Amino acid sequence: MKKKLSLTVVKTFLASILLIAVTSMNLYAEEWKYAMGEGVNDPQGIYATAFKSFIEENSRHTIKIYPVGSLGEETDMMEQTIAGILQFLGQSTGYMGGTISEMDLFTLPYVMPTDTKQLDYFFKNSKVINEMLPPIFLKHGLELLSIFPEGEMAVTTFEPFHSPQDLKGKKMRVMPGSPILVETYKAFGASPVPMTWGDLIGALKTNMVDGQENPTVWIEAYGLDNLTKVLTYTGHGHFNASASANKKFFNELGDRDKKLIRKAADHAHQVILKEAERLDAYGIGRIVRTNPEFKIVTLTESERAPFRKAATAVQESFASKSDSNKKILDQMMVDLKEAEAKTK
Ligand code: 6CS
Repeated sequence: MKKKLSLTVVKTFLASILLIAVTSMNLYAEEWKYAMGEGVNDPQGIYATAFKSFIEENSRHTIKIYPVGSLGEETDMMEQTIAGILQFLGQSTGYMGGTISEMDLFTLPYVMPTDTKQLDYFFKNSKVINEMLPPIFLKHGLELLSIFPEGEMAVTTFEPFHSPQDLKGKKMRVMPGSPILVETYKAFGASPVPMTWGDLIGALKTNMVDGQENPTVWIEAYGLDNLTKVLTYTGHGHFNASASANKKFFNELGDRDKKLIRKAADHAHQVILKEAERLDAYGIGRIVRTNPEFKIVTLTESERAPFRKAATAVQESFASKSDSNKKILDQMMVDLKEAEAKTK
């Protein structure tokens, strides 16, 4: 009996030594699942591919990327990541405000600048992203890795509009996870229709909706300029996306892998910040070259004034939802002022 016991002890001891050796020498390899709300050639895909390359070049781990649609709709992916079915999530901020209320900060009208230098400075240095949002994500079971811009929001419709009056009664599709987007288009005079991306193309083809908003990189990539007639720049917003990890998965990693993931996120963040501006310009440029019939309108400052005025009620509504929302909006304003001052 004694002999048997010592043999078990020796075996257990050797197994634990081997485990420590393997994990510390980073020999163990895992496949991590990364789902996102876009395709591999879209901004979220560029980020995910840069993240994947960094991980696979600097460890034996592999990343399996699931583009939008491969695991269901973008709305399902956050749940799957929080549940630990997925390890990483690339998600448009317009799908997050219903779950993480503070994330509707990024869909607020007339808050984010359209100036790309200010945006670049903000996304690299803001206290909102680097200090305030990480603990909020942790409360929802997510480890925040990055938030990055994809381009200025442009509104495409079948008829031109120059005022909230022109939008009266127009059914405008908005991303389905954002109470603020619903409030925004109500304030703009329209009738908002929350709808997933998967349903939008059919809705435009059957006139179930009268218009939608997206950055031009997306409008061009998915031919939305062939499904509507006019693109209008209102200056009211920016399309942003986030990258996060399942909190439990991340916490249970060794320090080496935690550092690896943070470095991979920083690398991907730099890549997409550089690419986003180019992609946005490419999108509108290609639309103009390939679709000369498509009308491009930029609202004047006086035409924007009633939309800006209507937006203040939406900003106040966001801040009134919780102390945390108010604090983060106040800090956002400070961060954006700093971004403006530092990029003059
Ligand atoms: O409009 C949407 O729902 C989609 N737009 C973009 C730019 N990314 C993914 C999102 O599902």
